[in-house]
Amino acid sequence: MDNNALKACLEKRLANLKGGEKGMINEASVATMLKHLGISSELLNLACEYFSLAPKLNVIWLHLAECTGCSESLLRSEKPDLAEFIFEFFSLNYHETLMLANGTKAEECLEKAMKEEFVLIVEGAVAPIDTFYLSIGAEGKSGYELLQSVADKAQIIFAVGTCSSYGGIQAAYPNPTKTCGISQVLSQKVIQIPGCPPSDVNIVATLAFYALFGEAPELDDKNRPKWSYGKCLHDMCERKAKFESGIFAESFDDVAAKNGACLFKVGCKGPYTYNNCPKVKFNAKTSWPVAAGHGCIACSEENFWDDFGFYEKPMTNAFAYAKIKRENELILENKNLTLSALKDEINEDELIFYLKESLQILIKKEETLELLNFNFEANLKCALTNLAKNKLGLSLLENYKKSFPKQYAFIEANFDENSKLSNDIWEFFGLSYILAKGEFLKDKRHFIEAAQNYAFKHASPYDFKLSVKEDGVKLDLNKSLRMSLIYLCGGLELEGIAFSLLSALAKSLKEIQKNYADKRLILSVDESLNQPFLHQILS
Ligand code: FSX
Ligand code: SF4
Ligand code: F3S
Repeated sequence: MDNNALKACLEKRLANLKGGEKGMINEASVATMLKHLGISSELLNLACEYFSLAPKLNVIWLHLAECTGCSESLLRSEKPDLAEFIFEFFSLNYHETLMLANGTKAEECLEKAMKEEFVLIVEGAVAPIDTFYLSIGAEGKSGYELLQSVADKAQIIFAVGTCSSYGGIQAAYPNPTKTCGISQVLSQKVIQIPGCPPSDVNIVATLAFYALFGEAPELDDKNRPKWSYGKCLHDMCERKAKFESGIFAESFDDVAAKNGACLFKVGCKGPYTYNNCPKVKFNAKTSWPVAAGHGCIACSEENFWDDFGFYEKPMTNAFAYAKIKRENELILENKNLTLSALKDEINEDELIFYLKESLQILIKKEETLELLNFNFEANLKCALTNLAKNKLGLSLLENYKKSFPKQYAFIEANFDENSKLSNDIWEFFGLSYILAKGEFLKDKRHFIEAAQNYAFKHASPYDFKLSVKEDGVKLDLNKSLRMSLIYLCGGLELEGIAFSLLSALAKSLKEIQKNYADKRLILSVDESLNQPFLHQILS
């Protein structure tokens, strides 16, 4: 909903309210929540009026398998503060760690609270198989049983925290209690607010949206509110310029760390994490992990405890908990023909990724062909000179030279000053191979094998610039070579670089493929590269 639609919705809901006594509402708190939600301040008066007139939303907050960090986070909410939250904006009718009642009295409270309409918030994971792993309350009900019975009557369900969204720490390998996120056992839709813990702002403002408009804010494909989880936190980080300049802390107490260096090399997982921590921070906006000097551990991402390796190390194979098993399930057809033969033979229902001496996408469309044309600077020495034309790039190159003298000497000795443009994607991959290894990529298979041997599930982001227009598609790789230098300086190895580059290519190709959903995907690669892993990553 845009601001006009939100306004219309609020006006309608206000008109439906029966006139009653006006409650006290702190305007500054409403303004803060609207700001976080990205809602125009023009709606402030309406929103305040609605909160002051509407009956408060009843909230039942359940605790399952967790550490109560989510509740701790809520306690530190500032606008609204906890007292406002529970007395003025919402009515917190059941919360085991905050309420006075215990034992049978607590159970009576829950029964009473369930007699009215209510919103359910669940903190913590559920053990649906061996349910005895969590028993709660005077009657020793299992968490699973409790969840089911309360969820059945709830008007909407929010999973607050990574435990309740995805299972969390107790679901870490080998997950002896077989715990999981609540959406895996409930048939109802669950709005997820992950984070271990999530910020108070993400909890409170999401609830406020529901209270005002009667529905959840816009969600992503994991049912997370887009306003809070829609962007990569690395892109909002105050240390990002240091990352781009290749300035990394080597240890938590070194001079670079004190001067605000990027924490990637000491394990920051910011580039893999979608959350708004740098913006909203924690403890009433006091700080957030990276500002406090420790890297992000991706605490709001699914399986963060298993998938991102050691907390204080970069994602190189030595620091993975277990090597990922890459299944080769889907094998595409390989038409190993010359480009001109393919152009003649292509069928109406085919879309061909041609990955040989040039990168092409072949689509027959009323006798015309759409080609993916691009070129990049393939003389590595010239490419590095181009990169060093701005301040960050210059610093990055200097740091690369310092960290990789052997590789740099190889580049100096083997490239001249003459620019050479290429559109061969393998040559582009070969440049990163040289940056990592200080030698030429003699066999393309070595690159694919390195990618296949990467022990982590997640690729490091590469910013390939792709534009899909009616007259064709363009892929600009020129700016992305710098990512290889950054990741190398930040402690990644060839394996991570190769996997991430192939993933970035796959992502771009898939973006193009979306426009041709009715066509069959076919590869065209040399027989030596016709390997299951390449099919797998591209398909
Ligand atoms: Fe703890 Fe909440 Fe982590 Fe889990 O936060 S902070 S273990 S997400 O459920 O209490
Ligand atoms: Fe910030 Fe971490 Fe990204 Fe470095 S890697 S810029 S510390 S989020
Ligand atoms: Fe968690 Fe990373 Fe934010 S560790 S709190 S998602 S900075």
